[in-house]
Amino acid sequence: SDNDLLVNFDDIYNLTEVNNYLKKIAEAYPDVVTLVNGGKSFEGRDMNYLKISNSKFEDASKPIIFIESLLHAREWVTLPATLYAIEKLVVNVTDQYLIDDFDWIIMPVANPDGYEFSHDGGRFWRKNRRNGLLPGDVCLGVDLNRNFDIFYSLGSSNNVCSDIYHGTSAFSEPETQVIRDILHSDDRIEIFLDIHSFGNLILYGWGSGDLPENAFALHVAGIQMATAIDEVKEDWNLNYRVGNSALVLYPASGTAMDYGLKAGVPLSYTYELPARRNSGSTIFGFLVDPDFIKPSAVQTWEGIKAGAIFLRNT
Ligand code: ING
Ligand code: ZN
Repeated sequence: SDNDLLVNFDDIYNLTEVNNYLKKIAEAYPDVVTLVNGGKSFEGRDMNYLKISNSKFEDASKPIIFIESLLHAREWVTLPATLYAIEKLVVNVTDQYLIDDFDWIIMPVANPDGYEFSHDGGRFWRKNRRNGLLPGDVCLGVDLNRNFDIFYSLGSSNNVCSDIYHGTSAFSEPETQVIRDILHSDDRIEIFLDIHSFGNLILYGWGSGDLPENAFALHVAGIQMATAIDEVKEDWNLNYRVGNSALVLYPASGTAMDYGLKAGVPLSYTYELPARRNSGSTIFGFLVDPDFIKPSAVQTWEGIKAGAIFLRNT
């Protein structure tokens, strides 16, 4: 039952709690879980992620599903969603095929410096914490979701003070380099989910508005994921919408999602999880109502599972 879970979903873990949890689960389940330190963030924090497999990543027939959250520091509700996925694959397995038929890479905190800052006075911070870009650091930070090597001259900024500042060059940031290297590490990665909040959306490329060759598959799998989530949503949740990110939301250059597709991952998406109740469209949508932590994690898991089932059936 859910009583077996190692994570408590009453509040949202800070960075130290996440890292302690990743270490603990890797030690408790050494046959299936490997804790990997993929490198250091700008400020020198570990970029930790888990590899989860019951065949040591050695079964070439298994697709890999790669999920990552908190690329944007203030989007706290995305963290319990990835921790819940880990729990359901390792601690409280109710769908054995998910671990028999797939390997998993899960990185709960893709922007550790920003996340730490968000817990320490900068609650609504989005970017990483690169400094030294302007005299006196009047503005700092790079939007990690504009720093990947896929540029259209749309939907990012060359102004350091902007929340969508793309950085001095593609992959200028150590955090995006770590994600890039994972995406290129294995051609078995078939699904990549970059989890954000908020907006109840499942988005796919390209960020320019052009449609990729496999747009039909992206759309069908996206609809299946959205439908699975909507089936377990709370009454007050909005339905998910699915579509090309530029058409549904706005154009964007340099996103993780687009780079996933460019790196050869066919089913590459941005999830936008729901906001708390009555948040409207303000920054307060990033605040997390405690009694929504567990439901949002459970809902997101249904979407992830539907993606896996789509892969298995095609
Ligand atoms: N939203 C995403 C952002 O980076 C996005 C939305 C992703 C748009 C990918 C286009 C492509 O702006 C949030 N909440 O960060
Ligand atoms: Zn975001």
